[in-house]
Amino acid sequence: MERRRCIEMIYPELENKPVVTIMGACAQELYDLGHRENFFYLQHAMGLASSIGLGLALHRPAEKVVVIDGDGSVLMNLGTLATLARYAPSNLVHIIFDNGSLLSTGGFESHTNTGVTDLAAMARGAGIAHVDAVDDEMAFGEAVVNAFERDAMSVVVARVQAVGPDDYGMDLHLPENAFRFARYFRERKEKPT
Ligand SMILES: Cc1ncc(C[n+]2csc(CCOP(=O)(O)OP(=O)(O)O)c2C)c(N)n1
Repeated sequence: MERRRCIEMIYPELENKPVVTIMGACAQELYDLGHRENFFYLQHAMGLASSIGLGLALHRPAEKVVVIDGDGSVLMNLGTLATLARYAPSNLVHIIFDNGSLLSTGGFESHTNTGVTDLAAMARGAGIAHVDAVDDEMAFGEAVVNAFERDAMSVVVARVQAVGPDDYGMDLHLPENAFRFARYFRERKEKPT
């Protein structure tokens, strides 16, 4: 299964949801489908997409917040799973694309490729109630649709191949993206849809 295909599959569902992604390949794949003002690509701060998503979700309970993460990023901030489990906002969906690799910086193997580290098991062990581990597109689509509909925090760990975009380049740098994303958020509060 390819992450690009998975993101493409859920892209229509992301139209009205604040989305926070990690940097690199994942951000590029979403951006390449067409940027929307509700997408925030967290550059540099590896591991913190879920922390930002948690803050947004707690702050705005009426929004379904989606975090699109990577295995390397989650491994860099493992405490996030315990924090998510503790506060568990019902409006947060955390999708972790596990490609067993630090793909965006050269494709070094991550711990999940050793057959030892199991992120879904770690999420469950942290106390997160709804965790799905999927490795085909059908199961991925089903898990994400269920997560979007569920009135409880959900984590989906999707095993994907370690392949990324052919080219990198986004005409949207962090400060501009951050200002526009904040504006989107503010305007939604003033005029909820
Ligand atoms: C604290 C920190 N260390 C290292 C980096 C460099 N870096 C950027 S993306 C990345 C790999 C991310 O891996 P993963 O989350 O698995 O996503 P993938 O690139 O595989 O899609 C690394 C090491 C960074 N941005 N911040």
